[in-house]
Amino acid sequence: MSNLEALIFDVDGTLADTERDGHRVAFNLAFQEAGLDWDWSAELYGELLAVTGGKERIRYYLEKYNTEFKKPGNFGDFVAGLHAAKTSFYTKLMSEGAIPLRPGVEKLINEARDAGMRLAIATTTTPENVTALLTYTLGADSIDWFEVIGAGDIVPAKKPAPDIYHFVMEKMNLTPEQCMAFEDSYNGIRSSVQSRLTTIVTTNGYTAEDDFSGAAIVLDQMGEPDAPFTVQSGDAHGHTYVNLEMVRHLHRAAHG
Ligand code: XBP
Ligand code: MG
Repeated sequence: MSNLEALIFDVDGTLADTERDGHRVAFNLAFQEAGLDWDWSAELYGELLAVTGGKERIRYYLEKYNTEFKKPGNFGDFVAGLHAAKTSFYTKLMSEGAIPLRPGVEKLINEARDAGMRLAIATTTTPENVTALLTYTLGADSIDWFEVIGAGDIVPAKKPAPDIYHFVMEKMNLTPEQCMAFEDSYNGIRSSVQSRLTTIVTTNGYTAEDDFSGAAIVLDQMGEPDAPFTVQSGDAHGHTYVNLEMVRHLHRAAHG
């Protein structure tokens, strides 16, 4: 049996509900600024989430939903430029406090820190976005609470590939048996499960119907003492919100 040493968090959808009112809005602002008439509705964006990574998502949109668009010769630069503008709109939105952390996230992080648990992040989003979200929710110091922040293009293959989790565990010199992952989406759990990580899933509006095969438990949120989670599948062992005791319980159940 391995001891639980670290918690590894996904960001978008897990720490905060950033997609619909954060990333999507920032993409649309970048399109507008560039003089493009593209407008990603909340519904269309749900379909575009099939592909992780903002640059990859723009390409996917043009391949599947806007095939009429005449791509400029320097297409790679064009996409990168649009995406850089999107990142700057996104970080500005965060600085205005547009998106709070999801219920129970801050409580669990604080409890884990007090217990000396090691913390890390494994996300496909751009590093600046992680810094902005943490800074404007938990405070600038919180960036240092995470021993490794694995983000964006640091690995060539984004989720659902397992690469980002491998990267984080290698940097921390930990095995999957020593960690617990937190995810919210199909692409996320494919990535963590392929990395052999036990995974707690908290769903959101975009991911509630996703296939979460391989999850240790699927919840609608982490929950708080006065606002319990709803279990969508799995055994919460009598807990009503995610705390370290519950995380350890699920870890033991998975690893014996
Ligand atoms: C979610 C993603 C990201 C964001 C957009 O990442 O797929 O691509 O939607 O961010 P995760 P960028 O759930 O792994 O945190 O535009 O910076 O890629
Ligand atoms: Mg996610």
